[in-house]
Amino acid sequence: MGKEIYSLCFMCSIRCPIRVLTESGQVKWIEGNPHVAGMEGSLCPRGAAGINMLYDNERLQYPMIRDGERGSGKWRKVSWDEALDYIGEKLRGIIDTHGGQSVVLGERTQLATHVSKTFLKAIGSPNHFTHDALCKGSVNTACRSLFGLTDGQVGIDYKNTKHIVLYGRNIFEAISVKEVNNLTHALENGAKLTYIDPRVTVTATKAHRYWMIRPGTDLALNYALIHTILKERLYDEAYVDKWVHGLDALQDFVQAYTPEWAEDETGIPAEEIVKLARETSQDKPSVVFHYGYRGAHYANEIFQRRAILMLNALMGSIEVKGGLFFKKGPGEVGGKPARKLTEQDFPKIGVPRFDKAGTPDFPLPDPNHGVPQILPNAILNEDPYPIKALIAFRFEPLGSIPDASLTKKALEQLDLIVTIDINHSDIASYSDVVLPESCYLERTDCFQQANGLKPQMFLRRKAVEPRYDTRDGAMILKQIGERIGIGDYFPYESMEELLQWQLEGTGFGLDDFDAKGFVAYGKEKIFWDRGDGLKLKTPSGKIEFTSSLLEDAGFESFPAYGPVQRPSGNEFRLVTGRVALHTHVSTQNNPYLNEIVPENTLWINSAKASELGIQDKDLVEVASTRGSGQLKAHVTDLIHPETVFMLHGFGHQAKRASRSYNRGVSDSFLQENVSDTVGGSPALHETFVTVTPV
Ligand SMILES: Nc1nc2c(c(=O)[nH]1)N[C@H]1C(S)=C(S)[C@@H](COP(=O)(O)OP(=O)(O)OC[C@H]3O[C@@H](n4cnc5c(=O)[nH]c(N)nc54)[C@H](O)[C@@H]3O)O[C@H]1N2
Ligand SMILES: Nc1nc2c(c(=O)[nH]1)N[C@H]1C(S)=C(S)[C@@H](COP(=O)(O)OP(=O)(O)OC[C@H]3O[C@@H](n4cnc5c(=O)[nH]c(N)nc54)[C@H](O)[C@@H]3O)O[C@H]1N2
Ligand code: SF4
Ligand SMILES: [Mo]
Repeated sequence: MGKEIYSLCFMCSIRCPIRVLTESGQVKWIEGNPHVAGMEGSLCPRGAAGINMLYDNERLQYPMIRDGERGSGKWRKVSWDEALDYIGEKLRGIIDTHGGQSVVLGERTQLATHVSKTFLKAIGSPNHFTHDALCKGSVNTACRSLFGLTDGQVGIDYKNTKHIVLYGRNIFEAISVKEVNNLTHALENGAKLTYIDPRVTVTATKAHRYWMIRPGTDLALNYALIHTILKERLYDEAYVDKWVHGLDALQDFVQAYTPEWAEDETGIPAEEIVKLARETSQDKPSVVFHYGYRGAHYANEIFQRRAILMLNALMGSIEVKGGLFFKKGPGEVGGKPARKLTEQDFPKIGVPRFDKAGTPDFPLPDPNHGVPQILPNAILNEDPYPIKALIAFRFEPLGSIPDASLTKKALEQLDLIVTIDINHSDIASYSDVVLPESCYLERTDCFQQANGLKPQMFLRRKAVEPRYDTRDGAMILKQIGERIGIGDYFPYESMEELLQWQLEGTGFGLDDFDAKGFVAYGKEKIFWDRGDGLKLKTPSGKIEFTSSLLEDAGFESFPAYGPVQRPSGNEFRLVTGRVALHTHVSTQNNPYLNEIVPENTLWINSAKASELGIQDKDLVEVASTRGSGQLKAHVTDLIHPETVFMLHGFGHQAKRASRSYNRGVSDSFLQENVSDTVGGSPALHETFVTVTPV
């Protein structure tokens, strides 16, 4: 008999709602949950490849303890008890000698994050970090500086927009299924798309206007747009009068940043910039300037993100149909969210985080997420104190933190590395103990609170029994916790018990998720009243162009623009990004996805390639101050001459993942570990490389 199970995809962390069809205990089909607005039954290629991941024999199958040098690939297959006892004993010794703060747990934010946070709070460590800063740390800081709310509390109404401007937000390749569907509907309904990227992506090919901007100069473009909008009074005066704090200061500041000035810096003609300002103004307030993810990973990122958000505020497009909106939680309609284990009482922690986020040394990055790229130097310099153990839970420091050689050197200093993963990742192969998690199709997970215009709650449900000797993450952490004397913080014996505990007080039961996989707290979309009801959390209660967050910490709200360095000779700026067929560093060994995109290539501008004697498909050597590697050239007119581009996530070193082993080059091996020191993101696009024919 076939079964239908509603669940959540996890081939990437967007977590699209899915419907899984099984027969005789096997997954036969996965599709987007048709009951969820925006999903329309669709999946992206990685979501479809979930089946190939499930039935791939090259994933982790049982717990293992290292049986040779770190990274030697020699392992002992052990029972769960043996692995957990070993970790418990080591951790107890480390905590007794160096204190709880010497244990760091890093993860990609996920449904069991409240469990990991509980684990660390219980041992007295402030050192929980998520991938967040590596992804959008400065977006988060920018949102807090303007709204007093995090980026996670801001959303975009793609479906109803009339004009969307994307700065390297490559929506049609760096996918979230709902965003793709909703934006496609908007385009069908006549919305305009402006796309800005040093590279012609798939999204560029769908745009009404495409600008091949000089990399790193979007901030100059934005200052010129703001200059024009203020000079020609193209903004929404009523909205700005009511909600903006610091318009005059901005007006004085942008005086010098004319479109003609920006043309020299960006390569975009001045009259084109003026045209965009006028066009978007005609469609206000249903206009979106997308605050983006990774297109702005430069040292000045915080100011670029702030400038984008200010453009939205000037258009009056914040908290409006077809613009940006603030996400509403269950509290807006008198409902209660699922409980989290972090609501318990914990011992007080008296030490700062390893990355010093939230202290006067690094005041602005969000301490709820931390700053992962600081980890290697914190370990190597024992600053602010010794770190001795790392638990990597669905996180790959060797692929996701720039300068992998530095990261590896730091990891060598640790007394214990534990990885909880599903794949033979590079960090798993470099660990002391590897604990295999059941994959998303084999496990029930904690609830997902989905805040938005309509608050909802989703459930990931096990579709089939685990194929191997694997466990659920929330159970694994509890079982380690029991061995180090913090078991009381995990008041459940099974995932079902944890779910029941989470649902207490919400008014919902587990059965309520059977019919559609989610529950809704209300039927209507909730917009706050733009007249006087925006619940901003800034000290002024307004959108702070002049930012108290920045200025109280000693930073300027509007620092002068610093020109972007140009490469010379055979030097290029290295830019990286996504493709529709892969997720970060996770899927390169997936049999299906690997067959279609097995390795990365180096996009290089045709004229530059010809100067250097490089032809399409030639092997080239790419070298930075940090490392070098060889890969095939993809010679094309579709990239700015100052830039070379490669896909993120390749160059894996774990031999047990045989399909991805040594295929392509890892961007993290070439990138320098530098940051936007105000906002917190790594400046992943600030590395220059030389390219030479081999
Ligand atoms: N050099 C460089 N660094 C980057 C980026 C870049 O482009 N270049 N991008 C940045 C961005 S935007 C992000 S979001 C981060 C992402 O950084 P990460 O979160 O580290 O990357 P992922 O590939 O999503 O997954 C990390 C690990 O999770 C494992 N995994 C997958 N599914 C499961 C599961 O169900 N359970 C468990 N336990 N493990 C699982 C994968 O096998 C992989 O080893 O990287 C950032 N860092
Ligand atoms: N298929 C797939 N989809 C994904 C993911 C995935 O791994 N795979 N990951 C998800 C996650 S966690 C994230 S963060 C998002 C990332 O979503 P995006 O940020 O949209 O995707 P990336 O490919 O990382 O984008 C980088 C783009 O910025 C461009 N760029 C570089 N420098 C500049 C510049 O100076 N100016 C401008 N305007 N553009 C520039 C690059 O050429 C590249 O096209 O994707 C999400 N969706
Ligand atoms: S975007 Fe694709 S891989 Fe990511 S959750 Fe959705 S379907 Fe899965
Ligand atoms: Mo990301």
